[in-house]
Amino acid sequence: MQNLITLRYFACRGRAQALRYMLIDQGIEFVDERLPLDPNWPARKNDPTVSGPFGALPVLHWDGHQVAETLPIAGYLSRRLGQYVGLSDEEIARREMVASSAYLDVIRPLAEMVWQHGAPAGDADWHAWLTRHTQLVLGRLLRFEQLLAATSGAFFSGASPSAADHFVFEAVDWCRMLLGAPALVMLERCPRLVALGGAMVARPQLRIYVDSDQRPTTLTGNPREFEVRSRLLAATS
Ligand SMILES: N[C@@H](CCC(=O)N[C@@H](CS)C(=O)NCC(=O)O)C(=O)O
Repeated sequence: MQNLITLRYFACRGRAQALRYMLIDQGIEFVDERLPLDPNWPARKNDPTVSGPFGALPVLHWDGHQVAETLPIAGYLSRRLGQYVGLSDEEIARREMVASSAYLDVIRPLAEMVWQHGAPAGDADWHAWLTRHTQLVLGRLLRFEQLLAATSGAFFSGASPSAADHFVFEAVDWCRMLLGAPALVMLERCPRLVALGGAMVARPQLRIYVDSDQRPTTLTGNPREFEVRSRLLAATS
């Protein structure tokens, strides 16, 4: 019997996109429920059947089970999708640490950069702040490259991707979209990460998805995102 799966998030890529990739990549049918950030949100936030025990998204429903929090959802999906079968505790930890770093050290600070514009407009220290944070975030890509060099196969998990790969794939995309030139310079030093991205979009289900218009066009729910993105790209180029 087909599982009943819903992944609920807002209508942007945000914290949920790597989770969407995990399900799509394996051809899993699911409801990709996208809530608007509108005046109805406070009521939904206070409804644990919608926004889970913490009043925040993403939330996953798998048959009768509900899981909240991005990284635990990724771990749950990894187990449900059989990605950990036959792996040692250490091999699992290695994949989870990569997914965690891509999410917490790259995607999340970049999302905060979009929400907060980095710093108040006109702040004299803004460029220095941006340079420092750009270096910190992009430094992570180099670490991923080094870890990837120590594995055989195109992915952190060998011949086929797991959560680590979907999160790194998404993290690299955020760097390209928000940090422009410095991200491209860093990626010249990361041929394995670039190849991972190529191998990811060559996966049949992901190919169809990224070529379609199903992927959200915005990274965050910030209504001023495109203006902020232009500002970030101009400042970092
Ligand atoms: N620790 C959670 C944080 C979840 C979170 O803060 N989600 C945001 C959306 S990006 C949210 O639901 N914000 C609305 C609110 O808190 O009212 C995770 O990593 O998933």
